[in-house]
Amino acid sequence: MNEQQKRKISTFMSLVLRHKPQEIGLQLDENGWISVPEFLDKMNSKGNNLDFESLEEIVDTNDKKRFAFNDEKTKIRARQGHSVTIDLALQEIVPPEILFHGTVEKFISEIKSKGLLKMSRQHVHLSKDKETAIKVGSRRGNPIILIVDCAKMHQDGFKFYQSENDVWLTNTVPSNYIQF
Ligand code: HQG
Repeated sequence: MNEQQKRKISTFMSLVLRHKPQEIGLQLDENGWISVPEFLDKMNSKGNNLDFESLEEIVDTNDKKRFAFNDEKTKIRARQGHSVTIDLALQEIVPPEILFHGTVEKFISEIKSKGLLKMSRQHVHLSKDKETAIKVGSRRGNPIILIVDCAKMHQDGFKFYQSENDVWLTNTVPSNYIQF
């Protein structure tokens, strides 16, 4: 499988494991898992031509480690980024002093008035370094980087979580904690 094929399948996997499992008739369990044989079956019924070895390669080499197997490799899920309601069973954790959020100019006035909202996902996504936030923002255009005062938020009782692939998650960031 070449890089382009891998990227195409991994993008489709993000779609079905995070947002639209029904697209290929999948039903994720309450923690977002789906059995690997069923997943392969349904992916292949949509012409993806995927066997277990190729799936393993995609999971292992994914640039953001977006997917995870369970220990026995009988189940697979996306590590974060879902819009479907599932419980990732994330543990609350003390955040670093600051985290970054990459966005674009057209959202700034809304963010100034309402703060950072989850929009269609289950959490607001924050990055631990500026470089990552620049990449996130660049998906939508010229990136604008916001700095979030997590120390203060944590002190004020806001909860933070860290996904296994190092994305920081929280429920909302009121604008008074954001440096524009
Ligand atoms: C913006 C990718 C208006 C927010 C990335 C963002 C990330 C508001 C967009 C992950 C707003 C939501 C998530 C408000 C927030 N008014 N706009 N009040 N609050 N926004 O895609 O953080 O490659 O849901 O700034 O790398 O861009 O998919 O979130 O621009 O880690 O693994 O609304 O997705 O990872 O967009 O990206 P998203 P995001 P993957």
